[in-house]
Amino acid sequence: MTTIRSAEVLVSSPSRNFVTLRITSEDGVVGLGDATLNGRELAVASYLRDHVTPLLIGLDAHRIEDTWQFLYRSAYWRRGPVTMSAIAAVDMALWDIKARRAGMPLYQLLGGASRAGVLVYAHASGGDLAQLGDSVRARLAEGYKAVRLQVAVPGMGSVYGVGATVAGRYAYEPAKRAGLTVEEGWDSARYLRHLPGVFEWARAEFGPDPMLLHDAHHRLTPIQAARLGRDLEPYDLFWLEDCTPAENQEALRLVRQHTVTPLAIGEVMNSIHDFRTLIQEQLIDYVRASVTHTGGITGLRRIFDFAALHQVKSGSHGPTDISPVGMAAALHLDLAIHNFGIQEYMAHDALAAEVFRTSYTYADGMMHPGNAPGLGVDYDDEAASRFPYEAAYLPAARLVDGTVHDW
Ligand code: EZ4
Ligand code: CO
Repeated sequence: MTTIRSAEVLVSSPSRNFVTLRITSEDGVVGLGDATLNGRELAVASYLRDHVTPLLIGLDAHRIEDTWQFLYRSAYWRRGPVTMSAIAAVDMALWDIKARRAGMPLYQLLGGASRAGVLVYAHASGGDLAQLGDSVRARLAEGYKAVRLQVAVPGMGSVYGVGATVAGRYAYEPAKRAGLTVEEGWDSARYLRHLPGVFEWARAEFGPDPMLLHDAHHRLTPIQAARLGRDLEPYDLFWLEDCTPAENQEALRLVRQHTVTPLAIGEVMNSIHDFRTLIQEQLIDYVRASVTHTGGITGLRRIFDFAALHQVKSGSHGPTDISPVGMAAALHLDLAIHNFGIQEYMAHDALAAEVFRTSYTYADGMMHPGNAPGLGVDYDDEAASRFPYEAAYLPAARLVDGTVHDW
């Protein structure tokens, strides 16, 4: 038995806000966990600081499954993004400690490597096709084999996923800092008319080889999603993401009846129960969940193993609002599981690298978690102290007549 001596909640904002949990065992081994919930960061920090960390002191740091079940079942209030992000941080930190004590990179404790490296996709966006073209070319030049394309829609203002200043680089994230929610317009009819031509152009421009993805960001009704999936079929997408809100999992039956475009769903979900119908009925092809919001390595692995029974693959969420700690955890899992699909990768900027020292690597469209013991991430307190928390909100969307729409 190795008891937990301390558990500290660290909030820092090197270009965007991150919540990190640091657990230290009685013999001084340190583990890190990511608890970042974009736009609602302090809710998780409080949940951890005020309700979870007091319970951890004195527990056996090696009892990961038992601690997961204790935090999940004994809170009485199950599921939800705040709770599951907090449990995720504890889970990651305990796996980190166990692997550091074993002197092994975490993926070895998860069964070892199932592949040489982790296929990742990058983001490209543009205010028009010329800008989008520059953005895609930059990603391909960096070696990416898979790229997500987002583009402005003529007649609409700013749109999800399109960089505010597009200099080849996707500059949309982070959410606007030090301000309240920014509202954007949305018009599904214009979007549905515009998008197929964008992918027709992309295939003509870049040929059949690059894997192309698109994120509809929950904006469509099921029948609209069905039409979009069908209209995109000639352009052979790797996946169409979040084509319709999926709280109503049965809605995907309708989409599935009409299109063979592969579907990916799940970045706003936090529990295996959110995926039950989607996976059991094979209504999706990729589980889009993040390790940070689904109860950590223990929670997400359970979802991926369930998905494997139904030939559904992983497609872990990896935007910059997942911290380098969460990214590392995802990479270890990606390398170890059999039903890996693809991993999203939005490189963090240089300020984040001052706070989080990582050992994962990127080359030729692939990543590897590295072979440092544990997750392979260290946290620099001195650097973090230079980047205090700054409130930031995600945008909101309204239809042309002012009705609030899904963001
Ligand atoms: O909007 O992570 O596919 N990626 C996405 C992200 C999400 C943000 C929300 O926190 O949709 O950019
Ligand atoms: Co998305």
